Amino acid sequence: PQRVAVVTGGGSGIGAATCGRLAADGYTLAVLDLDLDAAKAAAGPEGIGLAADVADAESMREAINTVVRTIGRIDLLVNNAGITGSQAAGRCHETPIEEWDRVHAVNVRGLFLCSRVVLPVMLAQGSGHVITVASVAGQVAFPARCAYTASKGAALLFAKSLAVDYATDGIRSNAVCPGFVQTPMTQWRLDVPELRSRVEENIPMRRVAQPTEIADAIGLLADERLSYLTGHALTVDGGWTAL
Ligand code: NAD
Ligand code: KPC
Repeated sequence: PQRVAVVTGGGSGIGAATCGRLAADGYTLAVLDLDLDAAKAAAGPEGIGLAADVADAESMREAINTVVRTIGRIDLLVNNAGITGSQAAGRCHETPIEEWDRVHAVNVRGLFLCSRVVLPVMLAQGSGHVITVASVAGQVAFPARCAYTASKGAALLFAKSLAVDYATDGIRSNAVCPGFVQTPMTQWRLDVPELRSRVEENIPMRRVAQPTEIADAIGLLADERLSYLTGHALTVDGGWTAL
């Protein structure tokens, strides 16, 4: 049967590149993003693009109902939507409470809300895979990004929690931990030469990743031949955390 992938935040950056890779691998795409036009573009003519907010329970319920009604199954959920917060969401005492709350609403609550409506579909099928886009910032702290770093630590353990809880249901759960990737999220930092240098000097490869390099790791994890791989965190960081 046709395999179906739901990609949250698929309208830009790593999510959009992941849609490209999964489409090339033969998946039908359902793309959920705040930006409807971007979601539709990433989904392509065979897929569906929907406007949805992962932090909103009703929005997630409606979106996944629409996917099941129109495409009928979900083989892969890529929990990719995420935000860093504004530059004010920096060190702890400088982080506005509302920035902390929004970063956690999208990066942590969003994983929960989306997964909790997709997992019943996978349970009914007796198969499925949830891939969560965490970050190396879930393994080591990114300076002056305390809300983001804490949220990615939570994302990593959320992925492991699903792996443990659904292991006997034919459902795998894995995480990808990208290092620094050139996307609209990070472009502002890469455009400032001193800030770009500070990033690159901590990466043994001395360069940031392109979104396709993360998408290819997600495509690799999704391969059904890796049937015994669950609860794994695949770090794709140019050597950052090996140093
Ligand atoms: P991006 O800003 O380019 O794309 C994020 C997409 O998510 C956008 O299309 C946006 O509209 C969508 N989105 C944001 N909030 C949403 C919400 N509430 N509901 C639905 N969609 C929403 O970012 P990116 O760099 O591609 O990041 C994608 C993921 O990768 C994030 O989880 C991010 O934390 C993670 N990541 C990024 C990097 C990096 O260096 N860029 C590194 C490690 C991990
Ligand atoms: C490594 C990672 O997940 C991104 S951390 C910095 C993001 S931003 O401050 O928007 O450049």
